[in-house]
Amino acid sequence: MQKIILIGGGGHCKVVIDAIRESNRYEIEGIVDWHKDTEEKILNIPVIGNDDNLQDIYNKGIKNAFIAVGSIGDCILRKELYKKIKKIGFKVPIIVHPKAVIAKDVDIGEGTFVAASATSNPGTKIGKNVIINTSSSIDHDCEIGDFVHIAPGATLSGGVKVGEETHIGIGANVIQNIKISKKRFISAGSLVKH
Ligand code: JB3
Repeated sequence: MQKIILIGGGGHCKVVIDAIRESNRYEIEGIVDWHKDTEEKILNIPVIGNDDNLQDIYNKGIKNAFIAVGSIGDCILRKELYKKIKKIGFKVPIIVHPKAVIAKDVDIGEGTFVAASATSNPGTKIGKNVIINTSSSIDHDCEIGDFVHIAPGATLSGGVKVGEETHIGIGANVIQNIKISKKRFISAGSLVKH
């Protein structure tokens, strides 16, 4: 199994660790976090340094990295971290929990995370470094831009388009064919009809 490191060791990281373990594709070497010390472990995975150590980690032979910060409401941190690890040369895989239900033709971009019980129907395109969080539902022919976060339990009906860096809050509902522009914040529980 190839080794991978995770960037950010908070709440979202635990969900990512579980998905990686369940999918059995990577061995998690450690977590890189700005604010945790190297004594700490998250779900038994050690913190191995901070972002200043990324180049050394890469040089030592770990070529895969995954962004494990969710950063609710602010997709910019994930975008910055993505640029940083790509510049070093890390490969950023797609991680899909084996209990997500994703139609075969759904196109998923690099570095995207799909959590348990998320669903996506045919014809949908999902950009890079997106989070499709637990039990969210994306119907047919949607287009999800890069760095978007679809929070747990949000539902997008058919043909919805979501612009880059937009956050769709927990349990929000978006009716069919709505277009949401980039960098928007859709509050938890909203019903988006326009
Ligand atoms: O809603 C759900 C299901 N999950 C939430 C998720 C989407 O967002 C969850 O409840 C959390 O509130 C939130 O999780 P996240 O983004 O993991 O946040 P938090 O638990 O605050 O942890 C963020 C971690 O990232 C902290 O340990 C920070 O120190 C670390 N961090 C922040 N900025 C960073 C950086 N680590 C690195 N390496 N580099 C950074 O720039």
